[in-house]
Amino acid sequence: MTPSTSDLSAATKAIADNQRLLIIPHANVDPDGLGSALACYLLFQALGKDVTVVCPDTLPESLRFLPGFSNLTEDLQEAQQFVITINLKDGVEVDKLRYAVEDHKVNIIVVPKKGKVQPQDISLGDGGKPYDLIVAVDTADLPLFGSLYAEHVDLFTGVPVLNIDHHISNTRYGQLQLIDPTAASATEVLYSWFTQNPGWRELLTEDIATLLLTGLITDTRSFQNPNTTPRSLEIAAELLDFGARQQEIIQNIYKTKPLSTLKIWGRALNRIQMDAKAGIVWSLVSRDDLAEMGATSKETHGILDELISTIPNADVHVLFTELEEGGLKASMRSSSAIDVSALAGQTYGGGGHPQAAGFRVAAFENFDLQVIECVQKLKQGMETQRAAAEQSRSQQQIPVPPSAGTSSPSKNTVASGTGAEGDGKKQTPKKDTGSLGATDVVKELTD
Ligand SMILES: [Mn+2]
Repeated sequence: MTPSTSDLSAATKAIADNQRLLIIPHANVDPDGLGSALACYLLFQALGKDVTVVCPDTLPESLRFLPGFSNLTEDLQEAQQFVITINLKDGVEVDKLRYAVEDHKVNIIVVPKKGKVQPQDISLGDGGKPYDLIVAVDTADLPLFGSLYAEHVDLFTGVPVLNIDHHISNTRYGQLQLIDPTAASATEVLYSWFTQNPGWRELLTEDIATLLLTGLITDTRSFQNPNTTPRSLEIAAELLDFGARQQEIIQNIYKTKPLSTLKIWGRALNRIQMDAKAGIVWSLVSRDDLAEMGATSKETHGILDELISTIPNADVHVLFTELEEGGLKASMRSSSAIDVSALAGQTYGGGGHPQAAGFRVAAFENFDLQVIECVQKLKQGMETQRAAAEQSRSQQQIPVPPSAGTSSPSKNTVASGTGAEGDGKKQTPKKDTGSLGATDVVKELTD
């Protein structure tokens, strides 16, 4: 599953062979995505490349402390350049160039100083693609680039893509891939790659080390998540040797929260509700709460993690946020006993990953009542999933007599669950557990 030596050398060669590089993390970027993008930016620039780094949709002001932040742009400047060429071979000299727009037409007026421009001297062609290579970081699928992808689909088909990621759900888009689902963060994948190349190793500055450590710290929630491996800890130690400024990261990520955020977290934690029998924990933040605390719905990021660490013994954790623009957003996390992606899809047409998903409800009269209705539906869906799982297990275990009854095997291990932050290893390995940086998956999905 980890990138092979040939994957690594193909990626290195792609950087060596291409000059104009475009680096992009996912929309609604998190510290791992942005840390990865900026680390690439600084290293490739040190290698003498022309590097553009774009942060799709919104620049997260809270990450302004990251080295290289001021080099970020929010959108591509020019997706396409169309070039009109005038051949000056026959001694023609151009004095002036003007253009006039009329009737949905652009007239380009060429005034020669010497000689005469003939129609046959003019050739048309698109100026080629503005980039030689796209380096995509921390992004499991192309649509997660948000409007950057939606508005420039042709760019992604015309320019080769190097896809660097650690999500097990990565769709393996792009011509080149460095995907390591055992890595705790995308920056961990980058670290292994960067340090493999002796010439690059020397270019790892304190700034680059700080960026790489930022992704590792945040995607493991300070090494608390089960995706933290001995390798992650080793890399963290090596990054400190490279001069990574750990205190600066901790100070900016964990100790700098606006008062409005703390207040809204407090409100949500106060409102925690639980149905222990059904195995579901939820909380809600209304539009009135947001207005009262002077907070935005974006600041509810992170509350879900708090819910999970507050009450870990549930199969499903949900945070309902009433949105400023109307409607509600539900963000869900689950233990491996429940597939919340399927649950979101079946109940409200949402989606995501098996252990991290979300849905929206566009319109309702009363937020509180709507939340009750949602919880009700989710509980029914959970029951259906459990019954189906139970049935397929008993069929697998007792293959011969269909009338032998259900011997409800291993009910406890599954139904009690361990919470998404728990030790997933006790349970049957399922598609999407364990190595995920669950925090960043939720961020990708639910905004
Ligand atoms: Mn990540």
